Amino acid sequence: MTNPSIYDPSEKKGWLGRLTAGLRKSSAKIAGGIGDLFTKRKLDEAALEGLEELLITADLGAAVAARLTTNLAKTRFGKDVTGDEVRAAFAEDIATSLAPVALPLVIDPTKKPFVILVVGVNGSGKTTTIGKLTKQFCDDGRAVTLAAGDTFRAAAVEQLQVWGQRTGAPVIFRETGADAASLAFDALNESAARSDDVLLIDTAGRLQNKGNLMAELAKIVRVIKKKDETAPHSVLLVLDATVGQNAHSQVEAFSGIAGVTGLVLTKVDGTAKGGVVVALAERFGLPVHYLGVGEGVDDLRPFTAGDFAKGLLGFP
Ligand SMILES: Nc1nc2c(ncn2[C@@H]2O[C@H](COP(=O)(O)OP(=O)(O)OP(=O)(O)O)[C@@H](O)[C@H]2O)c(=O)[nH]1
Ligand SMILES: [Mg+2]
Repeated sequence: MTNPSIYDPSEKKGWLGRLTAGLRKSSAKIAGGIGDLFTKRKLDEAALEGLEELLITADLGAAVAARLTTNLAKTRFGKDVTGDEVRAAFAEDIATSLAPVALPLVIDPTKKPFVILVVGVNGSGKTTTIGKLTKQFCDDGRAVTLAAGDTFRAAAVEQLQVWGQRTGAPVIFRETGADAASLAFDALNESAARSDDVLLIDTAGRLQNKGNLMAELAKIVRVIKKKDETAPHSVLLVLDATVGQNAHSQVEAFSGIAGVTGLVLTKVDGTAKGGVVVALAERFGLPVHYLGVGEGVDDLRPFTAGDFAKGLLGFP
């Protein structure tokens, strides 16, 4: 059995192509902006200000923008620089800063099952991400069960069942309106009785400022712990990259309630706000496990710092 997060190097070219394509909107903004600022000019105060502003508008956040430009100025201030040099310097700096958070989701084989709770706001891509992960885990020969913890909508159960049919993973569900926490508890019991490798628990989308729904999420975690106090072993917060800066308050709220252990950024392909990954990584230091770069089953890939940084700065 291989680690699902380590991809086959022969696939790398295809994957890199997809990542680069997925980041095209973000890199067009950043790399294009740098190109407009610099054909070849001296790196003076005005140029640095222009760069800093560009990075902020590309959702890297004020702190990252300040650090990148300060670091650039350390070696290049007063010198002639080209846009390509600036991009290369930023890509290297970002790759270094992202390296500590670019961590694979490791399934602990001693946990039967390894419980992954998937949380996030409405429509962020939770169920789709579960489907993509299920496919990867099943391809790796793992026994996977899915729990349809979104008990509010019949369509949510059906969506998960489609993934179950595609992958052969059993789906545990209840009637609409059933208690999500007791569904999660029952699912864990069933999955443990089968000695599954992985139990993926889907949850209803909830806005981070809706107190009652967030309390329900806390209850799901509490109830799971009654069965296995080490569970959930992973709490994945799925963030839609297109929301940009709003992702910060989502990380804060979900971390406080459910003890988020790692992030998945989806819809990176549909936004120029991919730079928010850098801002989140530096601010929260949470592992970034995966990026979603499309709706297809293969469009979820491990997050690697160097590839992401290069893609963001528009390097092929
Ligand atoms: N382009 C793109 N679309 C994505 C990606 N991930 C998910 N989507 C799409 O986003 C939409 C919402 O995805 P879901 O998986 O249903 O989101 P959810 O978080 O489960 O939604 P709720 O259960 O309603 O909270 C769907 O149309 C997905 O196909 C991605 O990485 N890229
Ligand atoms: Mg869903």
